[in-house]
Amino acid sequence: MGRIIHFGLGNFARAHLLDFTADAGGWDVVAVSLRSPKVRDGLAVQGFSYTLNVQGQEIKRIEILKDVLVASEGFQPILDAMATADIISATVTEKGYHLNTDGKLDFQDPTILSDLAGNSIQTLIGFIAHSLANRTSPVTILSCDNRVENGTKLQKAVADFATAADLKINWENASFPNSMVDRITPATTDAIRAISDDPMAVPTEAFREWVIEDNFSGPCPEWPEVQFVRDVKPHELRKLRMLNGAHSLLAYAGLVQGYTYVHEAIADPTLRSQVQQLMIDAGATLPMAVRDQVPGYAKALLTRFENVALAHRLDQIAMDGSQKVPYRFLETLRASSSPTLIKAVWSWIIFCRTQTAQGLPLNDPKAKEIVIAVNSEYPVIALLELLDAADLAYLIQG
Ligand code: CS2
Repeated sequence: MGRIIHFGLGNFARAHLLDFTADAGGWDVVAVSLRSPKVRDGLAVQGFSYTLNVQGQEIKRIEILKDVLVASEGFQPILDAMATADIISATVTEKGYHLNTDGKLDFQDPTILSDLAGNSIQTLIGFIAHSLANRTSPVTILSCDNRVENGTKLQKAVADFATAADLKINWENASFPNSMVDRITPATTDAIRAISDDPMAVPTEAFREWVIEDNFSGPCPEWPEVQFVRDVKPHELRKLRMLNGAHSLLAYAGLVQGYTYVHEAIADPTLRSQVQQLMIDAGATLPMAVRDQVPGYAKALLTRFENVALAHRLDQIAMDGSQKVPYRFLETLRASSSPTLIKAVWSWIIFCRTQTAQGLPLNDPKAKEIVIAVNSEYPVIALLELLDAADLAYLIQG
């Protein structure tokens, strides 16, 4: 039986990695919750199994989760569990990597500094660095978060941490494949809990996609449908620029216009045509290897966004804009100078201004800096500076 230690047990992991792994058979999963014990407590009373409500198709019981360890309750059991795992995987969202806008480990980050000071480990990066420093057998470290070159960036962050902490890692033992993950997974509502008869149920769409760099150190589950490829980048860029880019445009522009759900925003004729144009412009920036997929992919995305039954909230997508806007809008804008991408960046700027003007909190690790930027003399430049993109001010301000 193979074992995965998975960091970050949000709905996405429970609808994606755990579902694929349950289908593969022959593997189990121990999860790590870096912050709150809430999900562990909810799952523990039901023996760590839960219902996956695959919208429109089936109710599935996922039974491969064996335990959930909570970092704030002690780091040693987590390091012990990591020592024998075949795969260490992560869905900790963009901010869980503690990277600067240049993609390097943020040595100003208080949790990274705390880990470096030798306190009880709190970060994914700290856990992986310490685990690899003691590792003598092969292990695959699999990032499953939305980031361009997620595995490569994770490896660099771990290497920077290890150097600063004076930990010696034998890199021969570990590989960090890049991967593209996709499955739209809303937050659980009371309605889903009631239909599924499970307080820990997870709603998700029927569609699921996973493309992984063929670079494993040690065994790998027989995940169905997964594509193993030499180069994931074209697939990552397709998904991040088209799906996530369109999502963020719908979220920022849609919320300001008073919509609540993705299916409402995509039914607005102006937003719909902006999303269609964003996909065309983003598609034109993609590597040739995936260009022929663009029209079919764009069409399929519109159908996925129209899914009323999914009830996917725009405010779920809008959070952490400072982490998402760079790879969802700015890279496409740099490669295309597209007027629609300029509008997309404005949608984020207007969203930040509207929330601040209404005294509403921003759900973003840089919330404080955003409010200061919005209230400054040159708010657009100040906001772009937060994203390390002041060079784009001339394009954005026209
Ligand atoms: C969404 C993603 O919340 C968000 O930012 O854009 O979670 C999106 O639903 C997934 O990446 C789909 O695979």
